[in-house]
Amino acid sequence: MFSRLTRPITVLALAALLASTAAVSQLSAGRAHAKTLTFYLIPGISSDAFYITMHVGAKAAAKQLGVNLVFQGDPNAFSAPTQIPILNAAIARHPDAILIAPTDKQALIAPIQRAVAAHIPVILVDTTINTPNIAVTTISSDNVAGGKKAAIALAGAVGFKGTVAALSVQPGVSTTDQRKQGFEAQLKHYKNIKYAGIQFDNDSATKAASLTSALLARYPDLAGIFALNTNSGIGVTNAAKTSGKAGKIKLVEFDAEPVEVQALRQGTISALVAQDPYTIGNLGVKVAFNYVNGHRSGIKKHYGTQEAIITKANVGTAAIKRFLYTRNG
Ligand code: T6T
Repeated sequence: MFSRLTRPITVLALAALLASTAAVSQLSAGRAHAKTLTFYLIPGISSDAFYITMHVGAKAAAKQLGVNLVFQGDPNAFSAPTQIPILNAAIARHPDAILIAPTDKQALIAPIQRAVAAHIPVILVDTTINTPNIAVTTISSDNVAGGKKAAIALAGAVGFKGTVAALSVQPGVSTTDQRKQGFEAQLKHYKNIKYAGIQFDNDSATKAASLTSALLARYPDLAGIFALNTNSGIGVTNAAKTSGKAGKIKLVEFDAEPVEVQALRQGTISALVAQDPYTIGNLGVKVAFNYVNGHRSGIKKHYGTQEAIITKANVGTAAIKRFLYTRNG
């Protein structure tokens, strides 16, 4: 059943992950007297359960390897202007590696290039930039495939007819741009579904809620909404509840933040497209460790992690447990 719910991890990715883990344990055994390495993990926004869970995974690997891990991000905004000074401050401390989720695929190129020029290896986790080759590797879900899965789930939830809309963070974020691409391409297959387009909330649940209320006023027969990340989803869910349309309007949301999971259990959300941020963070630290220790030949330019479609029917199953995010960092 698990394989029907998730994209099977590729053989190559799994082999690379295992090889990386094996090399890691050999290395950690031989590093008893080496200096303690310091890695920075810079999330898109530090208060988001997705990045908190990524931090938990990264911390577990750091503990195993004796790495000092610093988690530093802005708690209030998912934005390049708030993230760049945090990256600059990290570069100034010259850590052994930086793991970063760039908040904008263009604006973060030059700041990341500065880290690379300072000989600090950079690993891109979750989001990427337009020049990913300057990084050691990128680790992420397949966000185009995730957007496609969301369209399939939403089309089914609305009975393959009616008007649907989408809410996202802002243009220029690699992950959500790819989700939009996958969603909109798949939606074209349903001739009786009309697309009212996508709106942007700057990762503010409050703005997402007011945009949703306006959408519901404009399209009283709106059948469904796709929310492309957690904060968009929380806002959409709140607006559906306050308008009295919870359960009637079909919601499909990315991520599996506790509030989203609760709304799924209550029937307000039809399906979640959950990611595996724990593995993204865990693998990121292990790859960085191998790289810093000169074990570079087996490192791939990209590692794909899984997504899972979560519904009321499978949310309680063992296979889904690892896709549920935590707020306890
Ligand atoms: O959806 C995740 C992440 O993948 C995306 O890049 C930004 O938003 C989240 O952090 C969830 O809020």
